This record gives sequence, C-alpha cells and structure tokens, in this order.
Amino acid sequence: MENVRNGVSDGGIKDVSRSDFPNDFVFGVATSAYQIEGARREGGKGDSIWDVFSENKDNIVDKSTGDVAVDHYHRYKEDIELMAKLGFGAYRFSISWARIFPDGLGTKINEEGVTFYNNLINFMLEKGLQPFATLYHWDLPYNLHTTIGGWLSDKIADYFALYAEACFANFGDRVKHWITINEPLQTSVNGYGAGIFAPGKCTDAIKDPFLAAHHQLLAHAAAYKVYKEKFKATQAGEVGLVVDCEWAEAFSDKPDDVIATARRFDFHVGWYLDPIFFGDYPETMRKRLGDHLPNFSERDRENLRNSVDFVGLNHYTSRFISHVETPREIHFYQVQEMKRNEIYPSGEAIGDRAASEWLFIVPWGLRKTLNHISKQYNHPKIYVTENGMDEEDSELEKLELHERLNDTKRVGYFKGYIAAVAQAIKDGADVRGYFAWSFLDNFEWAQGYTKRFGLVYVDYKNGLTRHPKASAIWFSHFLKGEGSVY
Ligand code: GBH
Repeated sequence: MENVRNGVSDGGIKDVSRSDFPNDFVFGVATSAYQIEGARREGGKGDSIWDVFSENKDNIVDKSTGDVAVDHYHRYKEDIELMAKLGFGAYRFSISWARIFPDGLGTKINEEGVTFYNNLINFMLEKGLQPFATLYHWDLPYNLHTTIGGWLSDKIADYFALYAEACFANFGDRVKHWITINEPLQTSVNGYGAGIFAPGKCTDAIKDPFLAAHHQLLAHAAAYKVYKEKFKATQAGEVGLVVDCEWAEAFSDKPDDVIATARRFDFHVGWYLDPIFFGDYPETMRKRLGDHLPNFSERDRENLRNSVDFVGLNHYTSRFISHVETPREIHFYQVQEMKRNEIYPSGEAIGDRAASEWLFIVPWGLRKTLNHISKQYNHPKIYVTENGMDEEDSELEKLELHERLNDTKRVGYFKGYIAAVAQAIKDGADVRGYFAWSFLDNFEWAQGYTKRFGLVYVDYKNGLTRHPKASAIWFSHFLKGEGSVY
C-alpha cells in the first residue's frame, strides 16, 4: 500500500533489487579531485582557488584543508580495487585542471598530471570500471582567478575549451562519458554570491552570480563544441552537464505556492538547462532580473543549443516551497519570493535529517525530480551523478570503529532512493545510471572533515586507512543480486 501524507505519496517504494534495472544500467560511485586527492604540491600541480580559499581558516569550520585530503593521489590503486571488489561498474571522478595546466593558461601541459590520470583511467579499465570524468568540480587554477577574474571573465570559456581539448585528446580514447561542469549553480551562488565557497568573492554579490553562471554556460558550450568537431567522430563518447536539484513540492495547492514552486525550478535548473534546450534563460528570470541577466549572442545560442548528450543530476534532498512577499530586490534569493519549508503543513518533518542541516531524507523527491526534468526537457538521457547522505564526525568519534561502520541509516537512504530511481524509469524517465556520493569520506568543502558522506570510512587519525561501512556491503549484495543482509 502506498504511504500517503498530505497528498504526497512515496510511490509504494518498498524494496529494490538489481533486477529492477536494465542490465546495462550503470551503478557507480562518485568523488571529486580536491575532496580526495591531496598531493597539493606534488606532480607539478598548480594551486587552485580551493587550495588558497582553505588556507584562510575562517572559511572552513574545522580549519582543515585538502592539502592531503584522503591521499587518493597515492592510494588510487587500493581505492579502485575496492570499488571493483564491491561490484561497482563505474567511477565518476574529476580531473584537477591545475594538474593538467598548472597556471590554467593552456600553453604548457604538465606531463606528470597527464600521467597520473592515465594511470588512474588505465587501472579503472583493468578492474572493469567505466570512467566518467568531470572536467570541473570547483577547483579553478588560482592563476586564472588572479589574472583574469576567474568565472567573471568572458575569456574563461576559451581557457576552459583549451583544457577540455587537452583532456579529450589525452584521455578520450578511453573515457567515453564526460561531464564539463559540476553544479554551476554552486559556483555562481556560493562561490561568487554568498562567498562560502571558493573563490569566496562577493564584490558585487548581486550581479556576480549571474555573470559567473553565464560564463560557465558558455564554457560548457565551448567544450561541447570542441568535442563535437574534433573528437566525436573518432572517440564516439558523450558529453553532459551536471546540475544540482532538490525536489520542490508546493507547500499548499494555493496558486501562489504552486507558481512559486515553478519559479524555484526556473531559478535553479532552468537557469542552466533552459539555455541549452530552449535557447535562453527562463522567462521568469528575464522578467525579474532585467538587465542583471546577461544576454546570449546568436552565436552563443547556437553553441548552447542541445549541447548535452545527457543531463547529470545531483540530488540529495527535498523541500516544500511557499510564496512569500519580499522586496523584489535583484538578490538571487529575494528575487524569487519563495520560502523553503522543512515541515509538512501538518507540522511533520518532510523526512529524517542527515547530519547536514540542509539534508532531509525524502526518497520520493528523487522520483519526482527525475520525472520533472524528463517532462520539462523532452525526455533527455539522465544520469544520477550524485546521491547520498552524511553523518556527523563528532558523533561517530564517540563510538568504537566497528560501530562507526554500522551506517544503517545510510543503507535505508540508498534503498529508498534507488527504489525511487527504479520507479522513475517505470514512469518513463530515461535514466541510464546512478552514482552514490561518495565512495570515501572526504573533505566536505566549507564543512571540512566534520561531515562524512562515504560508503567507505576513512580513519583520519590512523593513517587514513579505509574501512567499508555497512552501506558498502549492502551495495555489494545489491549489485551482485544476492539477498540483502540488512
Ligand atoms: C554536492 O553539492 C557536491 O557536488 C559535492 O562535491 C559535495 O560533497 C556533496 O554535494 C555533498 O554536499 O546550507 O549554505 O551550507 C550538493 C549541493 C551545495 C548542497 C552546498 C548543500 C550547502 C549550502 N550542496 N549546500 S549551506
């Protein structure tokens, strides 16, 4: 029987097995370079904006950095072996731009960086893991920030295209799935607006996010064009963009709330996908932002049009959205005139909370998000490129190691969310793959090491040793079609 609360159904999600998915459906794990690699000054790497941002101790809650992170740079073989042993078929990792071009300018390639990723990719293939490579997961070469202003510069797309071309040329014979940019909204809003992410720049917190978003879109399109014109025919791979999207459920059926919910989608996903699928920013954004929203030239439009072979979706949580009247200032949040609510109108929480304040466990929200994107953009191919939940390090600290590995809440999270993906496929969404975030506990950006998202526990105090949690074991049983032990 379906569980229905306030008209919201969980879709009858109960249990899930590998056989609910097509054979060629991809199950993988995801990470990003700055969060796991470490080796900040090794292998000829240049600094990225995150290297410098985390040097300022006010920026990271536990005053940590990714200088060493979980030392994946040196332990990649052990990590990949474990992924393969658990039964995963794919690994989504990101390439550090500053390992390939230390100053970002695209003139002098760093051979040591190329060798590192060659080794990584070759080892993945040897172990039967398909590589899904992200070109940009927030670690812009610092030199591009200081010399041209990073994502605020209209020159950035050219540099990004040079970098993308170097990656396609060096790795594209083996990498068949490329992601240009991870969650451009986070870079725009948190990197250039709120300033809680690198580069932490908020000189014009009003205008800058929209400019940074615009240039990320143009950079994405430029990289897509390079692939299409120079590599597609010989390499036959696919290139996509990853957006982050919470599910937004209307708080009530009042027209104002329903419209506010649609507006939120426009400002979050439409901001990036409308220019790609429809040729311009959403009408609501144009209306409310006026001149603050940059314009696309005819050429930009042409390059952007259909510039994805798939949509990557990072999804973690859901909210109720209600309309609130705010002074319609051109501020990213205020201009949206909406409020995110964590409770049902009845007063019940939307879901159990994970460790992060923003993360509520709402499996049905993923089903709805997939269906929404599918309908909105005419059934694109979709990969769920991130999905997962965290635990509080300070809570786990109080426990013995074997108890820390017993992450039953996370097992429940994955069961529920993976079942929601199976439901969305039945509903007609063209979902091709699912990546759990994250393979390992790692550097959680401004939260440092205080939040643990891993399937595999990393013992920060004892030589960074790796210990699979119950969720990793659950995955392993799930993937191998064995009866679940949890
Ligand atoms: C993903 O972003 C990232 O791609 C990944 O690198 C990261 O580790 C993972 O999520 C887990 O966070 O409440 O103001 O502190 C997901 C989008 C962006 C959602 C930041 C939470 C916190 C902002 N996340 N946001 S705030």
